[in-house]
Amino acid sequence: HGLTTALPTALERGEFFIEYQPLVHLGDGSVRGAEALVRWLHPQHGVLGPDRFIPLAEHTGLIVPLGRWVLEESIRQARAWRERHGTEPGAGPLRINVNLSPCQLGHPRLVQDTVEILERAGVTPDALCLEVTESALIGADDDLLKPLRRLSEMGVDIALDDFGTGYSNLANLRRLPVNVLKLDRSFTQGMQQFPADPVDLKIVEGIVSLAHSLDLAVTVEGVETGAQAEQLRILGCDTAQGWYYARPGPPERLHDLALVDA
Ligand code: G
Ligand code: G
Ligand code: MN
Ligand code: NA
Repeated sequence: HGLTTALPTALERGEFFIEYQPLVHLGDGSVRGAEALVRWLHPQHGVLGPDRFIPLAEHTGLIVPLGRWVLEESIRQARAWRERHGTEPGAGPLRINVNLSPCQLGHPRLVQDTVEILERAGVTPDALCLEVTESALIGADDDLLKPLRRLSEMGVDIALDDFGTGYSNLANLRRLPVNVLKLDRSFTQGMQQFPADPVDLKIVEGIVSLAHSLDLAVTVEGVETGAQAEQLRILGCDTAQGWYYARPGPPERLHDLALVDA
């Protein structure tokens, strides 16, 4: 339909833009980073979320240049934040989280492109966290994991997104080059009541304990209330993201948030 024909030229026409959602340290409430979430300002349909066009972009191959653009644009934003706030933990957003599609993961230039983008922007690899979904890594062979491992060795963080929704067994985590677990929203939803369901508490407690024993940091998504944030903090989660802190928005909003919290 219409989106299919308009998508290939949307990138050249500059119709994509990025919203950022802060990642907040549960211990001290400071803004530590932000996830980059791409949107398409379609000339007829208005703002379209990624669910409307990412699958199409993956199917047509546009996801590779689009993903490169998202990476370049958000790394530039990370540099701007670092220039503004410095690089002390807690001083402001230091790191940008960028979602990676399975097609990008398998692309032969992933490592080279990423290194070049970081170098062009003049930021160190620790400014970047790449988010890969659990399902993209299920059954991944060594060839697919090698580029991620190289990036990880360079200092790029690798996060396992939507953790807990797939079928990966926990032991499988050991062989994946990831250092951050992003607990799926469904776990956060289980923390809505205070106190939360004891079984939900046990499950999250177990995941956090396993993650920490494997040296993985735990980020929780979909935090909408203070009660959720508090319970997840007590359970030992490290970082949180959700409407309770901020909805995805323009990059300027992160300046204000970081300054309020600093
Ligand atoms: O904010 P929300 O509706 O914006 O995002 C929905 C999903 O779209 C996210 O969970 C994320 O997985 C995906 N997404 C957002 N931005 C990007 C992107 O730049 N690249 C890829 N591959 N996926 C993205
Ligand atoms: O990559 P991922 O699918 O995890 O992207 C995050 C998605 O979750 C985006 O679509 C974003 O808009 C959405 N989101 C972010 N915070 C919240 C929240 O607190 N509650 C809900 N329901 N969705 C959220
Ligand atoms: Mn994500
Ligand atoms: Na997610």
